Amino acid sequence: MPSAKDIIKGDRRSLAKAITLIESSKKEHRDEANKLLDELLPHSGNSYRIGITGTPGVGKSTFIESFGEYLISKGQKVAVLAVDPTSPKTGGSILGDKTRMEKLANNPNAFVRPSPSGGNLGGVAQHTKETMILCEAAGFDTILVETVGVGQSEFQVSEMVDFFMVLLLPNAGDELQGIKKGILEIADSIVINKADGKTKELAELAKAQYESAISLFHQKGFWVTKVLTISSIENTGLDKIDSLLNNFKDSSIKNKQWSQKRQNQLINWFKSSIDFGIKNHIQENTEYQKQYLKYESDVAASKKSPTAAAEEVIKMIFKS
Ligand SMILES: Nc1nc2c(ncn2[C@@H]2O[C@H](COP(=O)(O)OP(=O)(O)O)[C@@H](O)[C@H]2O)c(=O)[nH]1
Ligand SMILES: [Mg+2]
Repeated sequence: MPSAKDIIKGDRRSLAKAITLIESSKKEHRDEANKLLDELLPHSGNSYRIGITGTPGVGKSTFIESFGEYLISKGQKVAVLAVDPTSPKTGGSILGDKTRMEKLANNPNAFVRPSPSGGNLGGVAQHTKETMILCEAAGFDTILVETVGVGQSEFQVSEMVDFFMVLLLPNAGDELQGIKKGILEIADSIVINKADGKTKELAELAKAQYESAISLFHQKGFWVTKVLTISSIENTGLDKIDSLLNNFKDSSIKNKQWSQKRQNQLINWFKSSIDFGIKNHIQENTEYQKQYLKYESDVAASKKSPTAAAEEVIKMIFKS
C-alpha cells in the first residue's frame, strides 16, 4: 500500500498507486483509500483548481498541453485530470486519445492521469475530487480538469474547481447553439481558441459577440465573466490567461469568496459521497442488486411510482 509520507514527498509511483486504490470498487481498497485521504487532507488545498470544458475538437487537450508547459516554465508543477464518463454508445473515451498528452506527460513537473475507464459520471467525478486531494498533497500547484458536455459533467466539474473555463470555437453563431443552457452563466471565463491563421479575425469577432451576450445576463458577485482569444498551437494568449487566473484569485480572496468556495466544494464532496456510497452499497450486494433491478423494471412498467420504489430501496438498505 502506498504511504502518505511517500506521496507528500512527491513520489510519483506512490501517487499513481494511490489513485488506482481510489478508483477501485473493492471494499478493502476503498478502506485503504479512505485512510490515505484522511492522512493527506491536511496536506491538501494549496493548488489552483481549474476546470476546462468545451465541445470535442475545440482544442481542450491542445490547450492543456500548451498551458501546462507554460506554467511549468514559470516554475510550477501541474497535474492534469479528466472527467470522461465512458460513453454507453461507443464504450470509449469522448475526450479522445489526446487526453494522454504525451508531451506533457513526459515532463517531470507534470502528472497526467486519464479518466478512470468504465465508470459512470457520478463515480468518475467522485474519484476526480479525491485524486485532486492526492495531487495537492504531492505538491502540485495547478490542477487542470478537462471535461466534455456529457450529461451534467460540466456542472459537476464546475462544483469541484476554483475557476471554470469554457473553450469555444471562433464561429460564435453556430457555437451559441451548441452550448448547454446555463454553461456560459457559470463560466468564469470564455476562451475562444484557434485565434490564428484564417480564423484569427473570426475569433476577434466572436469575442465581441460573446462580450455582448454576457452583458445580457445578470452577473452576481465580485467577478464578471471575461472573454479572451488564444491560439493553443501558436501559444498566444497564454500569458493573458495566466494573469486572468491570478486576478481572479486575488479578487476572490479579497472578497472572502475563495475559502467560501472551498468550503462549498467540501460540502458538495460530502453530499455526493453519500449518494455514491448508497449506490455502491447496492451494487456490491447481489441480493440488493437483484431487488434493485426488480424495482427498476416495476418503475419502467409503471407498476410502482419512482418515489415509492426509491423509498423501499432505501428502507431495504437501512434495515440491514
Ligand atoms: N488552428 C488551431 N488548431 C488547433 C488549436 N488548438 C487545437 N487545434 C486543433 O484542433 C483539433 C482538436 O484538438 P484537441 O486538443 O484534440 O481538442 P479536444 O477534443 O477539445 O481535446 C486538433 O487537430 C488540434 O491540432 C489552435 O489553437 N489553433
Ligand atoms: Mg481532448
